[in-house]
Amino acid sequence: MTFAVTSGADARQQYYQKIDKKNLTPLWEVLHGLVPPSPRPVVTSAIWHYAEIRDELMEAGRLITAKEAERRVLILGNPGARGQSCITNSLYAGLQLILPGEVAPAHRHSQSALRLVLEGEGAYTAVDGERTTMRHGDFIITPSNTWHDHGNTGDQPVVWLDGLDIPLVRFFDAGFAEKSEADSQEEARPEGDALARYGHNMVPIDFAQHSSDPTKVFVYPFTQTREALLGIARMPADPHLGHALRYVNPATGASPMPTIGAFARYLPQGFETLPYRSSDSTIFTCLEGEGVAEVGDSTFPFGENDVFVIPSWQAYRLQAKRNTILFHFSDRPVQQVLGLWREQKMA
Ligand code: 1HN
Repeated sequence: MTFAVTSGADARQQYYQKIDKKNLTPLWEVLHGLVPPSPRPVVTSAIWHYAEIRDELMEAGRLITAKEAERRVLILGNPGARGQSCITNSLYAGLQLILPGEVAPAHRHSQSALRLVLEGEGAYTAVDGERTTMRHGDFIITPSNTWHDHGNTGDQPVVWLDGLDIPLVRFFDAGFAEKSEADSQEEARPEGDALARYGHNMVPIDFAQHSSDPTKVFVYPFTQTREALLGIARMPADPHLGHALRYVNPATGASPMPTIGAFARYLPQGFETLPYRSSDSTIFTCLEGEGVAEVGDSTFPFGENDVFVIPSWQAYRLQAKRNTILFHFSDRPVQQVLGLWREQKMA
């Protein structure tokens, strides 16, 4: 036998209202939105031109001290997700300014952070008792729950890009944070100790690391990144990526931090990538050179220190107008351990 279906929109609407009081909703009204055939990111592609925002950042320097702000940062808010303090669904980005003589006091939190130094010299970041001097293009990490503070002992404003996994940690409701009593950490080891011990293709003789631990190396100096990129550029480039390298925990080959992957690329002058897309929404920064990013209907000319974001599964092409070095970061390592990550190299 067959069962009769009472058709008619009214009957259904009445039914939906009735069951709503019991916190019930019909899957069939939302199914296709829940499981789309391919990603439908709410975040959009966007670019922040450093020359257009530098003045705003310096103005913040006249309005509030680093100590009062705790961190003097302008958040790069994705225009598709206004007010949500995120640049992609899973990641946060901001530009941080520290002026000569200032200190950004020590704290720690579950959220992992990366820094990419954009302007100025003379500032340092201290991570679990070791300082590192920040120089243009240096990639510095403060893994989950490591104590960190910043200071500027030089005579210039120093600016860097912060990237954190704040939305990801919020998604899991897994965030904890605490402040240190002292603004600046006691020095436990001299500057350069971690790089000497772990950053020269060697590790201490009795060192053993669990695969999930973050790297002991917490600074990836730009001089080394640049040398590596130019070194591989003597061989042909990948047509979709250019000359591309991934930052690793040198002891394991895994991403420096489990939640954020970081990458560097060299595109020689005139190089144009073929269209490419991947399921990790990606934040790019231009460290040297200039070029154009084409994504969907948008064309973003970019130069030094500009930051742009490409949402998940949107095809893009990059053109280098001069010899260009790009840094980028995303949640790729998370997607990879979960078996979710995809890429497509297009013709
Ligand atoms: C943080 O700890 C830093 O240590 C920067 O420099 C930005 C944004 C939200 C939460 C913590 C830093 C941050 C942050």
